[in-house]
Amino acid sequence: MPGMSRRLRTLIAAIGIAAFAWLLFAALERALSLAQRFMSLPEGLRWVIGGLLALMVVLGAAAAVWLLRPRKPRAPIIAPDRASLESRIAVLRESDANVEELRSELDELDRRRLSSSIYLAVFGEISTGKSTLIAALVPGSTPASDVRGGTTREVTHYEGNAPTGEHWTVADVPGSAEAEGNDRERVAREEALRAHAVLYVCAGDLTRTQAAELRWLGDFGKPLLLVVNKVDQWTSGEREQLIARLRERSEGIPDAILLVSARHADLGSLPDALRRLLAPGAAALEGQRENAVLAGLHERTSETEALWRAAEAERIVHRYARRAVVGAMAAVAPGTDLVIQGALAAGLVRALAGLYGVRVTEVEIEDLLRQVRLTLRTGTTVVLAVAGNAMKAFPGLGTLGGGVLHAFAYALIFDSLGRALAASLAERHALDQADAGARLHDLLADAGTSRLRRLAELTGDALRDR
Ligand SMILES: Nc1nc2c(ncn2[C@@H]2O[C@H](COP(=O)(O)OP(=O)(O)OP(=O)(O)O)[C@@H](O)[C@H]2O)c(=O)[nH]1
Ligand SMILES: [Mg+2]
Repeated sequence: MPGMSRRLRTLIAAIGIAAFAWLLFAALERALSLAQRFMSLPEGLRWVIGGLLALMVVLGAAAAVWLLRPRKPRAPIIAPDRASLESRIAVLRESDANVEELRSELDELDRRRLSSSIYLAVFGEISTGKSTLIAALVPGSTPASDVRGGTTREVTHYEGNAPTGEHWTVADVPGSAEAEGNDRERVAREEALRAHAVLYVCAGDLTRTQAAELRWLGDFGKPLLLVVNKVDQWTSGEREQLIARLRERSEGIPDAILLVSARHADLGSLPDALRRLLAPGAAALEGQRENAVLAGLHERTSETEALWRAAEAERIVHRYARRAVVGAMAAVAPGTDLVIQGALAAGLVRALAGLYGVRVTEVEIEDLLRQVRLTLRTGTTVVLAVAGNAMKAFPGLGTLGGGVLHAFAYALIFDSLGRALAASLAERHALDQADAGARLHDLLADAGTSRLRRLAELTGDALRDR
């Protein structure tokens, strides 16, 4: 019965409170008697015991601070699962987008898992001595090194035995931060993601871009050693200063910081650090390697999707602008063009929203088009002036007869509306009237020469094929 249980609970609570009060009282009494005995001790002993107590408090506080200290800033990016990635890639392939690279990345992921080798990537800015380091690290390998930056142009793998005794494959990659080396840098980054662990090589203090690169690797949760090469250039005092500085700058991201002189095959404690880093073995490190590759693939797939959508948006806008040109010429009575074009404009909005996966209601479309008409009413003179200038600039249009000015104006309007909307949808993932309106305003006012030439061609083609 609920009444009984409430009474029972009250009783238990009362007993609990009484017990607690009794305990408190007993503790207080004990403390007082201890204090009394303490005070009755000889003064020397009092000091000794007092000192010991203070020391215990200090040690306890230090332990608490140590336990509660901020840990490594490592909350690795969690990749979407493989199945969802595969289905996105399949959709892209059906749409004729180029997905070869994405597919082969997945194949490489599997190939490496099955090879059960440990993969290590040696990564860092140009000329930091990555290739020289590999020559010292993998007996029998002869990677080319040179004072000229950008010596390593592609990824090369060297096989051997890791300090753990396991088989390993060490990747020499192009250096990052090379002028004009964006593609090579991308290749290097992809290889770094494919590795179980990464050596990040620098040759002195970290620059801002190097620190950012290190953080990027850390975000993927890569087991990571920061290897400072060319230490033969510094005195031991300078080395200590450098280490202290790097400890601070690298924000706890690397698992260890090591000084080496690759050219003199002086690897210091790098082999030991590698042994510790790779101790879990290929199979145990595979999970986070896969996570990093999938996270990288997710980004690349999103880029391909964005590119494909932008191209598709362009095709849609072109198609509707062409129809608007034809619609303008088909107007049989004053105002009928607005009806025809209104339906076309609604179709354009629907097609673009569908492409970007944004759900829109008929009311939202109507609202948007009402606002577009308002923008056009105040901008008509601008649009007509632009169209008039285009007619002069592309005299071929004049030969197409009357009404061309009107038709060209519609081409410009639809092209601007489509572009404004596509850009807004891509960025906001929603139908944002104010944003789309502002973009439309800008596009109507500023139609560059190449855009005008393209629209003049479109108008001419549409009218000739009519
Ligand atoms: N002083 C000194 N120079 C070194 C050391 N290691 C490499 N170097 C020199 O640094 C230069 C660049 O070495 P690489 O091994 O080609 O450097 P990398 O990082 O592979 O360069 P890229 O492939 O161009 O990105 C060469 O002239 C090396 O001789 C070292 O320990 N000490
Ligand atoms: Mg190199």
